[in-house]
Amino acid sequence: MLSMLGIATPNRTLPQQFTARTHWWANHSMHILVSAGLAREILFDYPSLRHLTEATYLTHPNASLVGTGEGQLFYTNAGQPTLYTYTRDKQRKMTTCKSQAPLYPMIPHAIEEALSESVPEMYPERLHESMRYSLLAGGKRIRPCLTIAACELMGGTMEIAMPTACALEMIHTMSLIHDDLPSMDNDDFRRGKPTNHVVYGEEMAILAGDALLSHAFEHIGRATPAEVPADRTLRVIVDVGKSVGSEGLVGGQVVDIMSEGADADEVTLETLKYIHAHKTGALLEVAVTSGAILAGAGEEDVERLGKYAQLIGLAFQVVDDILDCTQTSEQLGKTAGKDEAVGKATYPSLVGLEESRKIADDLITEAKEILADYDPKLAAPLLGLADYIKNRQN
Ligand code: GRG
Repeated sequence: MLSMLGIATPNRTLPQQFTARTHWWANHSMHILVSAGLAREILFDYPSLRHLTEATYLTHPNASLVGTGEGQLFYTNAGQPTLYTYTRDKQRKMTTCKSQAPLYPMIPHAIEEALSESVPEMYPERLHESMRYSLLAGGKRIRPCLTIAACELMGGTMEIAMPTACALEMIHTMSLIHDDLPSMDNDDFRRGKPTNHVVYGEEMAILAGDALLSHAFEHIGRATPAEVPADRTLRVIVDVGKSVGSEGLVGGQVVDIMSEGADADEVTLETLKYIHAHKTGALLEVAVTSGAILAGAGEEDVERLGKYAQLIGLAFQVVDDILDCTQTSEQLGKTAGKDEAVGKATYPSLVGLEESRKIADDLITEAKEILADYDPKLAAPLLGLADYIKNRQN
């Protein structure tokens, strides 16, 4: 089939279908996340794809490139999920998915599978159901992707990064569950679904969050493959702990809550930066540095990648502020316009929408420049994720 497409392929048997194994792969300026090895040859030799430089490509986990003579690829074009179908005669059909279409179908299958396995259905059933309800609700999985990408950049594998990648998604999910509680943001809509406490009640939502938080650390310690030296795993556990506690996520949330009641002119850009760097940036940073540490990266690389992560972390939250006042609740999968409704200081409220966009662009450009020291093919997933953070629509 590949030769029919005019594509040179190595002499080997083609599998019937993509496997769940995820490979990161890049070709020149294209940033590609594929769920099987074969797409590599197809994309590599498909000249018509070369103009698509800024997108992050993700293949559908169930896409089949053999048997039917057709290939299908999903990718996000400026955050817009799009499906391309490549036919025998090389014609390209394009279907743009509805803008509110979740990114869920394009998430690497391996991460979803590992997340599901990490929190099994067991006694007490209601608690585990509540944990799984939010964990498997289809978030964008940016943190696990960052961990795997950084680990692979530093010579490690997806397998050694996966337990930490899942743990960070557990922590992120628990922070969303608690953030949505009536005593915090009091939200009833998250990831396009009713929030955890709306479905399971407040007590269960608090406890499901608590259980996810403690399970995250257990999971890193228990599931990280034995080939990773124990001192690396221990360092990751320490770093993740710090990023979540009073010097990280919780610290940022507390300053955020305190700022809500303050007069508008009391909340400076410095305070806002603190909130963003801790509430959002800390977890994104530890996602990247943990991946590098697990792979055995040296201090210089860990520091450099940490700087990249701080920049994309701040950009992530600036974009979040922009999206909150420019998108609908349907598009976001959570309540839109919340910041203004509660009088929260945000980048758009402090510096305006246009300046906020410029700040986000500059941060992403700077972050990508930091990766210039690395082989562009190996750094492509992190470069692609930086673009994705800037261009995302939810
Ligand atoms: C962590 C112990 C502990 C307690 C939680 C409630 C709280 C303390 C912190 C709130 C943290 C919070 C809600 C930060 C916002 C982070 C953020 C930008 C979330 C949205 O992330 P996305 O867009 O979401 O990656 P998806 O749903 O795609 O995963």
